[in-house]
This record gives sequence, C-alpha cells and structure tokens, in this order.
Amino acid sequence: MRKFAVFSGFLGSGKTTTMMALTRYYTERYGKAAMISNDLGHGVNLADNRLAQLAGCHASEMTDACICYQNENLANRLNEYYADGCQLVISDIPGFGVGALEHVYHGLTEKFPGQFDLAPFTVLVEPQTVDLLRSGQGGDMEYLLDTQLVEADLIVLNKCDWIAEAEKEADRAWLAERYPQAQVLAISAKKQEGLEDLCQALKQGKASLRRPDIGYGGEAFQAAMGKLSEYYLQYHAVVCCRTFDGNAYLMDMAAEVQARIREAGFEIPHLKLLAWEPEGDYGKADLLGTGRPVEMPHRFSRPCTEIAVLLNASAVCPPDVLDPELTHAIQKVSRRYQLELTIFKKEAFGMGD
Ligand SMILES: Nc1nc2c(ncn2[C@@H]2O[C@H](COP(=O)(O)OP(=O)(O)O)[C@@H](O)[C@H]2O)c(=O)[nH]1
Ligand SMILES: [Mg+2]
Repeated sequence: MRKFAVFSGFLGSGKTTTMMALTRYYTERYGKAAMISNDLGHGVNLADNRLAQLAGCHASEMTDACICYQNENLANRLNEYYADGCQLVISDIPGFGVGALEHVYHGLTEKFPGQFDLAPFTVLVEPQTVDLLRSGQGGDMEYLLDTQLVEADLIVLNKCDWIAEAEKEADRAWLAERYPQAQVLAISAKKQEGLEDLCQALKQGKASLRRPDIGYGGEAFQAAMGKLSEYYLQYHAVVCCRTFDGNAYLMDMAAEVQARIREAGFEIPHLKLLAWEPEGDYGKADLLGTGRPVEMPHRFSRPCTEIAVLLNASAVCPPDVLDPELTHAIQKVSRRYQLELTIFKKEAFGMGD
C-alpha cells in the first residue's frame, strides 16, 4: 500500500496531534508512515513540524502556501517517502482551509493519473464545534466549519476523552445525519483511543473524489477569510536565573494573549506556543479561544537557562490589531520573567489580503 490522506479540520481540532499519534501507531504495527505539516508561514521548522520533530515523529513540512497550490512539490515529497518505504503518508492543510478535496485530491489525480492511492478525504472535528454547528452559533466561522465537513469522506470526531459515552454517540449520530456522504469515527488522539479504526478506515477506504459545490471563492468564503489573520514569531530568550519555569512562562503568555484579545473584542481559535531548550526538553501551550482554559499538552521537565520559542496565532481579528496585542503580551510577560529576547522572524498577515 502506498497511500496518501489529507487531514482537514478547523483550527485546533487536533490534526497535528492525531497525525503524530497515528503515524507512530501505524509504524509500530503495519509499516512505515510519515506526516507532513502544511503551513502558510514562510521559512522552515514552523511550530507543528518542530513539535513533531521534538516528539520524535517521522515528519516533515511544506510551508509558504497551502498544499492546494503545490501539487508538484507534494507529488515529489510523496514519491520520496514511498521510495523510502513509507506505506502511508498524511498531510494536513491550514486549519481554516477548504477546497483541498478539489485542489489536492483532484489536482493529484489529474496531473499524476494512477500514481497515488488516495485514502478517504479525512476531516477532524471536536465536540465543541459540533455544539456550535448544531446550535447554529458558528458565527463568522460557520461557513468554514460546515464546508470542511461537507468535503469529508471520513469524519473523525476527536477529543472524545472530554465527553461522556452518551454525548459521543449523540454527536456521531448528528454528524452522520447532517453529513450523510461521510463515514464517522470517534477517537481521542490524546488518549490514543480509536486509532485502530482510523488506521483501518485509511488502509481499506478509498477517496470518493466527489465534487461537492462548496462555494469556493464565493461571498461566504470571502467573508470568512476576510476576518482571519495569522501571526508567526520566532525568538530566542536568555534566562536570568536557574529557577526559570518555562511552563509557567508559556501559561502566563497564553493567558495574557487571551485577556488582550478578549478585551479587544476579537477571537483567537488557535494560539500555539512552543518552547524548547538546547538539550531537547520542551513545553507547549495552546489556547483554543478566549472562553476556554489554556492547555498544556507537553511540559518542560526541569528549569532551563535558555529557550527558543515559536509562537503561531490564527485569529478572527485584523492583523493590525493582532500584531501589537501579541507584541505587547510577549514584551510584558518576558519582562516579568527577566528574559532577554532576540527576535528572529515575525510575520503578520490577513487571510483576505
Ligand atoms: N483532550 C484532548 N485534547 C486534544 C486531543 N487532540 C488534540 N488535543 C489538544 O488540542 C489542541 C490543538 O491540537 P492540534 O493537534 O494542535 O490541532 P490542529 O490545529 O488541528 O493541528 C492541543 O492542545 C492538543 O493537545 C484529544 O484527543 N483530546
Ligand atoms: Mg496543527
């Protein structure tokens, strides 16, 4: 088998976490698997790929643009992995992306007929999003949340560790009824539950290569994209004292950003903060909205003396608001911890620009 799967799904639904868990699970049981993190930021070693590398996953990245617009690069990358013995390769797309069914699956099929065995087009969704869709409270993001699921051959309800069995079954049933074209699975990437079913669905299933009308580029698409922006920052920090607590620093930074974006009246569906020290110990904090608690999926195991930090925010907020709010948050919290910062790279841009 030389299969390729796209994992779509909204910001924070767990694409990266699931790809990491699944490539590991698959490799241990069935043969080599690899993951590609796709990012709109420029440069190399952006947050998701750096995280996967720190965690020891078989991973690489494609940056600068959605894989939607890089069919040749993607085909080359897949062929390299297959030549290296990989049997399954998974790539995500940016978390507010739609249209990859057409641009990636049909693009590869038309440009490289017969070359790639495409697994079901897979879309991750978390219970919180199901609640928003069910109650019609998706707001500015409703079009994207819904359209991603319209594209799915396979819907993966992730983060089921958060909900009771009855709620899981109710969410599954609702998804199956509203999106009847898709098979629906329930997993917890964090607890590594449901991975066998997901493996089998990818191994045995096939892409339908449907062509649903998703209004790509239309009014609703433009309206949603026009509200979104991205921010990337990379810096190095020298620590003043041996008691520096990297975990507390990341938590405080996420909380400061949360308070500022809430105060400014905007939303931040995903803020990622990844920091690591020279020996590879690392911490990661995630913020998945102004109304949700900051999560820390990985913690530094000891105090550190210098760190590199990658910050990536995807916000429903204009870039000229997001940029100063984030810059001030970083300065304020870093000053509190007496860190000396060297900034390497900063990018802030609106998705509608
Ligand atoms: N409780 C729980 N959290 C999860 C699960 N999968 C992912 N997360 C967390 O959700 C946040 C976003 O996950 P990530 O993989 O970065 O989402 P992505 O933006 O879709 O790639 C992180 O804090 C993850 O640790 C899960 O199965 N259960
Ligand atoms: Mg990700």
